[in-house]
Amino acid sequence: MKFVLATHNPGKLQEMSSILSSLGVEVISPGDLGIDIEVEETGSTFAENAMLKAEAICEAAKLPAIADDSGLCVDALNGGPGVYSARYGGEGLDDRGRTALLLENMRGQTTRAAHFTCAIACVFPNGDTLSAEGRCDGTIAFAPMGEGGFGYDPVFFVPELAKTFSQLMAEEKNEISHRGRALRLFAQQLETYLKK
Ligand code: ITT
Repeated sequence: MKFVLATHNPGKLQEMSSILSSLGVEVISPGDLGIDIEVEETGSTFAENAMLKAEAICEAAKLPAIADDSGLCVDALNGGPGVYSARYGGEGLDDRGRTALLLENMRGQTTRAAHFTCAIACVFPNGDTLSAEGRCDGTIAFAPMGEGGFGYDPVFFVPELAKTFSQLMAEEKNEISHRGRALRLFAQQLETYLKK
């Protein structure tokens, strides 16, 4: 069974494809099907937004679709940017601009705890759904470090490894990341679902 990955974000697409392929789940991107839909994220939770994206792509592709809604929740910013992580600072900013804004808003803050959350939703053409969530705890670094990954990776520091997400190899990040955890849980559910 082939699953369409309902994302426009190239960083996510790469991670989702690699994690799911390693778990034996066959995936294609919406681009492979000529589908380019922008889904409005009107939900108030990661789980709701993931479901909205998976539903829209499943409907368009007539194939099972998997979506990821994720974000960075910073304690000192009352859990922000959270579900607004992709839109932090407005539409004009890119990943680098959003990261700079985050560091600016954290200036002088000694409480730097943060976590990434990832909600995965899967919708099948018959209306069945599966969902899973994953979390990774860390802190906000004082300056960007590393070149890898995407989004807020250069400033997300993992104390146990003494490195930012950007300083990890892709496989190392996937092993501990919110996305890796959520997708592995999802794959377990999928296995049970497909046996029914
Ligand atoms: P799609 O909705 O098309 O999947 P998006 O980037 O808009 O792409 P989200 O609404 O889920 O996706 O926003 C998630 C944002 O959170 C993303 O743009 C990054 O800025 C950030 N983010 C999520 N996971 C991340 C990760 O593993 N590393 C760094 N930043 C991450």
